[in-house]
Amino acid sequence: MIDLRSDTVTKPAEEMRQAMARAPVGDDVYGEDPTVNELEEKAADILGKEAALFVPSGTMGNQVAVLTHTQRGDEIILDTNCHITSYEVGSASMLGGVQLRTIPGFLFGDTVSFIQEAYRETNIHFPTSRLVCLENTFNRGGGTVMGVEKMKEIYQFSKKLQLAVHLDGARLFNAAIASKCHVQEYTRYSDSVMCCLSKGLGAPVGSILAGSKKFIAAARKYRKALGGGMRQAGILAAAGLIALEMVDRLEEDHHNARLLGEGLNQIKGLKVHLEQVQTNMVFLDASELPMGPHALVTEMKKAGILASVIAEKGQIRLVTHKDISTRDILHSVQVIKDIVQSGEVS
Ligand code: TLP
Repeated sequence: MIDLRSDTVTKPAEEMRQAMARAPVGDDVYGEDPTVNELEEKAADILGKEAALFVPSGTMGNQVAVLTHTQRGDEIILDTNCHITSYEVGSASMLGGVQLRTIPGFLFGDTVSFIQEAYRETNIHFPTSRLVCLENTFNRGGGTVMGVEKMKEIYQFSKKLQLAVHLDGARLFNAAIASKCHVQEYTRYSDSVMCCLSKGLGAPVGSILAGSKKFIAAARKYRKALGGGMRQAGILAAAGLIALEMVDRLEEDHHNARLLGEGLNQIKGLKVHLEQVQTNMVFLDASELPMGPHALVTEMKKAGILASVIAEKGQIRLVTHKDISTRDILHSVQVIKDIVQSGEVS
């Protein structure tokens, strides 16, 4: 199978499995797992933050951040299409009791003006505007990158309004590689950042939440409250340590995504907005195709290629990652072309 559904499907390489097997461990809830401690220190260092926390998933990292930054009844300003709004089961309201001020086009548009409009003055009737959440790369935005200058403007403006800024950087290393800058260029413009180790970096499990020492100390309690105190988690952290060495390999995924996007865009009936293929995602518009996106994905599966349908957009998402070669990409383009063309004939 050529699995292009997500970069979450990557399997740990042999070297990673060996490191996991050998990892020194202890009880992390007591702060005694040496491998987790090493990972947290190393991640904080790379991300340019005072401290970091190892969490089981990106979703938990984002939700621990929301819980730590806010109080019940507070309001968060964020994009209608961001992961926290779209794919985290409503947990910001379920667990944190916060109100989401979702803004269509928030991340693509003039974000500073949107914040200005959404911000609530002090008034007995209003919720307290507390937090801005950004996402870089922006998943439902096609894996697009927000530039450093824009993040800087957003951060500086948010600080004037005393709003905290959390960055969902599940794929922040992809953003940094695509913009040819160090990841700290981005993280300096957020109060907290979540990065996933389990996507293009290839770890089987795990994400990092980073911020100030005070923030991470509070976050550690929320992680425990959510059941994320993982005891001998060094076995997982060992994979994370290797994942952090894998950042440069993301370039290859970006190259493959470009190749895939360009190949698919040449197939009659399919459309790829190539300007949005900036990292490891390709969003394929199959809405004009007579067979439609669902049937195309079903036929692709029969031919050994997996992809996801973003139903409400009539799009198909294909994500490149370490277990996909350039050969797989060329093969996939040919197979999809054959399916589309045979669909035209029948
Ligand atoms: N995204 C997954 C799905 O949940 C949609 C994917 O296949 O892309 N932030 C962003 C921007 C993400 O894309 C994801 C995962 C997360 C957070 C959550 O990470 P996990 O899956 O570790 O909870």
